[in-house]
Amino acid sequence: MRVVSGIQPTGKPHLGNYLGAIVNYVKLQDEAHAAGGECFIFLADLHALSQPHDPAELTKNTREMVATLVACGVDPSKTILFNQAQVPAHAELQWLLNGTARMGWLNRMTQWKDKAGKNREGQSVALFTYPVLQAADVLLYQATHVPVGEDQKQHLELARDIAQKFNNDFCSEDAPLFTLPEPYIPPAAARIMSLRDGTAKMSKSDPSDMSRISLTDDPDTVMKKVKKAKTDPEPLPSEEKGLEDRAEAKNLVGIYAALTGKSTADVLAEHGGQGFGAFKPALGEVLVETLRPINARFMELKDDQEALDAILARGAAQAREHGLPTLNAAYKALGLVRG
Ligand code: AQP
Repeated sequence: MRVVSGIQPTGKPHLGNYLGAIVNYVKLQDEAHAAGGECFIFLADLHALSQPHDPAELTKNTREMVATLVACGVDPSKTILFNQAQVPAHAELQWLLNGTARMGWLNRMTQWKDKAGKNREGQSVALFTYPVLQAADVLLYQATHVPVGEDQKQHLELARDIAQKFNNDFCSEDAPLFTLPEPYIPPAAARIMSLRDGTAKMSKSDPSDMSRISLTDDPDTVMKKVKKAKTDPEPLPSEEKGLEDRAEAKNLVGIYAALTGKSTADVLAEHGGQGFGAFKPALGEVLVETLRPINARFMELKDDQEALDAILARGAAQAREHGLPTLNAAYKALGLVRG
């Protein structure tokens, strides 16, 4: 069992990152550890170059992201936790895979279409080739399980296509180089939506801070954001089909269900008929209690730069060692003589 996933240090991680991905980092880390496998979680700082960025902010966000992940339960004694920039094999393998990936495949990526919008010509090349780096990230470690939110499913399918084509083109049938990675997507809460717009995903880069719950928000801020979340005037329905065409209500009920481990049907059985004036404070309470221990641990860790850098340095050394055999094999398969 090889678990591999990454998160961009492009801002404060939010509830979508937590429910869509981080909760499963911790779950799979423990399963892999118990089964004698490995778990690799990396900060995708190379991916962060795909958008305009401030170098000093990137360094600061990288340390804060390590502190947040550890506060959420990612355990550096069970997980190889590192940042991409310290493991050059990611960028090297991406270049090797650029020869296999097809322009048409990348052109179909919905994240590229969404983020580029009408201004494709003005985007960085990195935004376009982002999914090839992502393929390199997971193929380098022969990932079997990749915990991600639903928005990354298409990129994982692309990684499988790249791996398959490389194996077909450059390896013998009985000795394929790359393992085809499987996405591990939570059955519920795979896509948490913005608190200001139930049709847009909750995102670090949304200009409105009110659109997301950051994992480091204090209790008052969490309550304020939940109470100001956009909703409709109707009370909650008692059955799931009553949430159809009510994107904001569906999102809040989904968050409540994911945090309490209940099904949507159970949440509606309990809260159906209630207006948002009553449901929002109940949701706020659940959120505050979930975030309380994460916040406390984050505050203890965040200023210890030396300890955070040491976690990354140790993880990077382990990652370099684990990735090397696959990188060397990829060079060899392509007929490249490597020094
Ligand atoms: N709203 C979401 N719901 C569920 N899962 C989500 N993820 C992100 N947003 C949601 C999952 O979190 C992991 C890390 O994501 P990322 O930071 O690497 O990139 P992203 O998907 O681009 O996240 P953001 O917040 O939208 O960042 P920006 O704004 O910087 O682009 C991934 O597994 C992702 O699926």
